[in-house]
Amino acid sequence: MNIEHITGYASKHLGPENETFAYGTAGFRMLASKLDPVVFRVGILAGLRSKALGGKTIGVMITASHNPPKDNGIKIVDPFGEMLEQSWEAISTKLANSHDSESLISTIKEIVESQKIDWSAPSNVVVARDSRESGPKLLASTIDGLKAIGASFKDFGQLTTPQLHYLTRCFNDSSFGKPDEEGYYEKLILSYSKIMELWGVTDDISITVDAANGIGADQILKLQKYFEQHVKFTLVNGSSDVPSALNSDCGADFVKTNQKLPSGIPDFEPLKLYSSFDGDADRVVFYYLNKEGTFRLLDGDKIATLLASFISSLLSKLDGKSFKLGIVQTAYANGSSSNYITNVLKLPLGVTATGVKHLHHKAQSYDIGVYFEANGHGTVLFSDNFVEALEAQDFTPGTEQYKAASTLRLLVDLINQTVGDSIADLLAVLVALRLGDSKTPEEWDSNYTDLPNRLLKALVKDRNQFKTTDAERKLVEPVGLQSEIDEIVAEYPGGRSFVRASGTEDAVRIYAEANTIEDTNELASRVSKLLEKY
Ligand code: G16
Repeated sequence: MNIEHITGYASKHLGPENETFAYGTAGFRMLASKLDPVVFRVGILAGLRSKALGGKTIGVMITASHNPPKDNGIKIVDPFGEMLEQSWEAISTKLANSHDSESLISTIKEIVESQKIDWSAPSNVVVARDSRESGPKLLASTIDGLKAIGASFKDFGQLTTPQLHYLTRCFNDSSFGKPDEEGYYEKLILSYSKIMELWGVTDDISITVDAANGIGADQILKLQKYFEQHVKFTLVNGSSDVPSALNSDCGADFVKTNQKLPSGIPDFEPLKLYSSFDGDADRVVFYYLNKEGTFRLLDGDKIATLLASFISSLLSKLDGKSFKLGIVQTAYANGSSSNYITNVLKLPLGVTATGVKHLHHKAQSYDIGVYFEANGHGTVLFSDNFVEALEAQDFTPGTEQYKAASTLRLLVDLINQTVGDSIADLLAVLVALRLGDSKTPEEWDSNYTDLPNRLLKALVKDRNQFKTTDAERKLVEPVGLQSEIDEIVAEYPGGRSFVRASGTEDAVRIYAEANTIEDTNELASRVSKLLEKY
């Protein structure tokens, strides 16, 4: 280890005395102006993680996704395109808080020792960033971290978060796809087009995409160039070059939280399907205006049930072969969706804490695991066993069984197996609508009716005092607050409410649902009021 080399770089990125950073729901996320020392240390950490895994390629994404333009963030992607292994989150936190050169070197030594890292092992890292103004400077500091420990790296410029996950996987698993941006588009287009050909669909599908003025806008335009037929995208809120417009009155988080149309879409047409991405294109929600002109949201819960129903109908055609299909949600899932999954679809349902890493892990326990957060973040995981069984199928071409098995195999390639992906999920939804039982937004929406729900945010002195249990459905601390919430909830028929600290924003989130809109609003505001004393 060349200590002088590391401290030389570290002297440009000293940490603040009185600040504590934590690897949260999706890495480190905060005001961009505070991030420089953190991203430098994450660069070092990514290099160490790669060395610890014998030189496997690790991904680093600079993004703050749905957060406002003044924020930024950074997260590490493991070799298979999954979120960083949980035990390394604590290691990252420790390194990020090693503010001076001396503590930085001693923490690096500690990591090398505890993880039995061979310092001479190779280290490979791929980096990308979203379209935020602070991105280039933070990227340069991340690269300083990589250079400090002599890691090899490749900078992919501006990408969506799921594209970086895809690339990370490709570098470690060549069967996953070509390790460049083109390979990502080709894989999507090939699988989508083959599915449509298999079913004899020749007409084009049109869809409007609100890209939250983020990087998803540029990537949709690139995708459209490859997609000469089949899908016609109309792009709105596509100004990724106007940093202040990012996620502002538009995008998946805005639409889901406010349950209303984003700005920037002229002439809404009733009964037509619209979609919104978030700032780094790893979430998507859909919506339409019904005949009465009322806004109807088709969120992550609706996406999960649509995709699960479609997959279930395909599975039912594979005579005799039985596979376990399950759905994973979080506490934010609408109670009606959970009832529908259990009582109508009759599928196993898992509930985890917020954060893709938790849902992803749980979804891996099924042959096919559909996971979606209500906010639109999710994907469908197909197990190796399931894929092998499909590939071994010997159904006669032209039969229903053959069509079902082939479609399932193509869905494995279409749906991003590493993480939630707005673009891939959008295409999967279009496939399910075109080929499944629910053909129109209205039919899709009519599968179940959401309970009225509200999502609020409260600013508190220290959100770290809010500790939860039971997949974040109950507060353990501050002591006594949960009983106060329970007492209020008991007054509302069908009522449910919980409070948890956000892992991506300096705020506490309040979720409430009940049988009527009036009750829901009252419940949400009474629970929020309880937080005023904190
Ligand atoms: C991230 C996570 C999601 C999570 C969201 C909000 O999404 O990847 O799993 O639902 O933050 O988390 P929290 O409520 O803890 O702030 P994104 O799209 O912002 O990366």
